[in-house]
Amino acid sequence: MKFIKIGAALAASLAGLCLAQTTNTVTNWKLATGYRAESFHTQNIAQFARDVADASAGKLTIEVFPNSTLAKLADISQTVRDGKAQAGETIMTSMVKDIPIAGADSVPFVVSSYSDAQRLWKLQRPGIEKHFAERGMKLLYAVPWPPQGLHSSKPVRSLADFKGTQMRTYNSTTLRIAELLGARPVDVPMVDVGKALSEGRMDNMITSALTGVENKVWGQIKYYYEINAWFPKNVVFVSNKAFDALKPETRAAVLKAAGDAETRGWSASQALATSATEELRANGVKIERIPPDVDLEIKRMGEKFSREWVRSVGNEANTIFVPYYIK
Ligand code: PCA
Repeated sequence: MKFIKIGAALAASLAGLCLAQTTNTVTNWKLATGYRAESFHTQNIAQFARDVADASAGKLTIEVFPNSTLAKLADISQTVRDGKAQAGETIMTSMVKDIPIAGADSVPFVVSSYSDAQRLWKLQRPGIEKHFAERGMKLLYAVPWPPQGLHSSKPVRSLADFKGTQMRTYNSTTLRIAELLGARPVDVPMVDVGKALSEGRMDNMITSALTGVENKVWGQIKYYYEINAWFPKNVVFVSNKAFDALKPETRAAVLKAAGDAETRGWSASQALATSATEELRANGVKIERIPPDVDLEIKRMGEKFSREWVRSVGNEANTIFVPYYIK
């Protein structure tokens, strides 16, 4: 009897020990994003989370909260800084007020291919990492959206066609372009584009063909122009507090999975750039060339934007653009 009692006590304390060890060693991160679960960015994050879980043998799990369920797109970095989520994803330009060089990838007509976009990212990354570190965050990886084109309900024959139209915006670049065109800016989150179109709240927008496809814009959008205006990136990051709390081998697993996610994401983006334009076409959207004089005017507007941007950001803008143009 006595033996059984001791045995039971031992078993109970052993079980307690195991439990304590499991709870101590398994870490759970919440990762907030403002984009849909089906979006290629979010799918890539889901794969990243699976890779981390596998490589850490389940010691670190990452739960993804898509569609602004944990925080709105523009609030995600603050949410991570406040510790309400350990990790997050947002579009880099959502941080330009706080980190001006986060806008470098949304300056129009600087980058016109994925290899240019890679080059720009290499130059932009060290500064972004430094600013993130100053705010207690660690950059994990960045992946671009496919190139930004012009979607319109009416054919574009001159820039005057934009006057008074309702132009959807999603960042400071699209807002400034709408202003320069004399259009009325309408701020619509990516996930609400389909709704805003069907409610007659927007006539045109600059965004990727993919965003057009994901929102099934063809009911209202009849024309798409591949102007390759810029390649904006989404960034995935974690709080330093959460990252530093991991064991060194788990940290290494996170960084390895992040590197893989970056490579995988860039390839997926590039493949989607082509297939999404084809899907717009298959759904009746006319893929047209912008008239040459309009193209020239748009490029001039881009130059104006660049000058304004470099002036407002100051020397840090030069540390990116000077080597970018010198090659
Ligand atoms: N889609 C996102 C950002 C850039 C893009 O291609 C959007 O339209 O909000």
